[in-house]
Amino acid sequence: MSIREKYEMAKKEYEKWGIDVDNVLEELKKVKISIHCWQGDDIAGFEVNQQELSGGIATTGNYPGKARNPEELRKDLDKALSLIPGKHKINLHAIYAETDGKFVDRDEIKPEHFKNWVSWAKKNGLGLDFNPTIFSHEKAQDGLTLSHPNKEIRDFWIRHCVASRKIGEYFGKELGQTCLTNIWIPDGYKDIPSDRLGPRQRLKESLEEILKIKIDKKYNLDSVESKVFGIGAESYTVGSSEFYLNFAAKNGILNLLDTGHYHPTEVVSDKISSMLLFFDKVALHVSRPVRWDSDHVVIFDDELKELAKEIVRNNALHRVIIGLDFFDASINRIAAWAIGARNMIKALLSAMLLPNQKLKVLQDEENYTERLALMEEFKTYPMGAIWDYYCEINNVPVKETWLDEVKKYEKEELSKRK
Ligand code: RNT
Ligand code: ZN
Repeated sequence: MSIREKYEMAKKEYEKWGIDVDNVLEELKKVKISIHCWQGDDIAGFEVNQQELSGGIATTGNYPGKARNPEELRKDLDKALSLIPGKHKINLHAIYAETDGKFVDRDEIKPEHFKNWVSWAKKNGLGLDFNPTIFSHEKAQDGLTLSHPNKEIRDFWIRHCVASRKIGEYFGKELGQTCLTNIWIPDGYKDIPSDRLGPRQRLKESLEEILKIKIDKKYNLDSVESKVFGIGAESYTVGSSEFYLNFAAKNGILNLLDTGHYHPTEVVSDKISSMLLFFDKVALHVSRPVRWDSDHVVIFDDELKELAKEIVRNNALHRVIIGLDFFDASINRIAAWAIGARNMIKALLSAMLLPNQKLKVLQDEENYTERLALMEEFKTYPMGAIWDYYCEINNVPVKETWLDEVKKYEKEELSKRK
């Protein structure tokens, strides 16, 4: 039986519940995932004076073949994108600037340092998102940046963030797709602080300064990303959830939720609905924490599916900016992108293939028996056949055949990188 025939059969089962599968696939195609470039080179970047990764985050593993320069990274992204159905965005960090072998410090980066990324994105019909890089730098060595007690250090990072927002604006203008510029800082303390307010006060003032320059929201949106702790900042994180949630609400910017930045039994899926009631847009970093914010490759697990359900059944596909944030250096990096991104899209599809309206009615009728029964039965509905067909009509490999492409690429390209 062909993929198409299997699809037609599976479709009938969903149609019984009033789910228009062809329409679902059209809607799914419109969803853009922001694919993070940093999986391809273990967040190394291309700075002339490349620094060791800092900020309490870590990549582990030394799988061969990581991208060593912008050309390789774009080539690897081209390969990964050819395995992921749909048209997406690429998320860059400031350390991916191309400065022609000249040292340009972070507070001096300009749109021109990203012109190659822009022309590549244009050629491929991609959007770009951006992040100031506020770690892996001598001025972040003590783990303090925008909240630093030293004003000179704060000012340096303020200039870097302003420069970054201008790059975001440039991406938006050039590509005709709004860029999201996300601020994450590592600031915190290893041990119990004697002053919790001071650093937060300084961070608040730094952020206000950064946002003073007005940028058209058509081109660039700003977000802030909180965290609960990092390596070396176990006792206190300046940019906590409450801090940024309040800051974002009061300043009309986005609050970004990273799925690895909360306590172990706290889930981002349960936060989406509350966010949607008070914010026009919400941004996500979909990651997979294993015991800590380990940034494992995203798998098709219950929490990913629950997250997707909350976006889909609240009609929020246009309000939630879905970005990925994982980095695994112990497996083939192209495969990591393909697995994580395909899973995110697959989770959205699985959420779109549920009788969501019916399930809501059952809840309001307090018919919890049927609600649970239906939710369980749908877990084994033939979603795989729909997914395979979606891959086929989008000209990307069906099922695990994408692995052959990765193996071939590894042999012909990655294995030659020494
Ligand atoms: C760190 C944050 C942050 C980074 C990237 C590289 O814990 O999740 O988003 O992972 O910016
Ligand atoms: Zn993140």
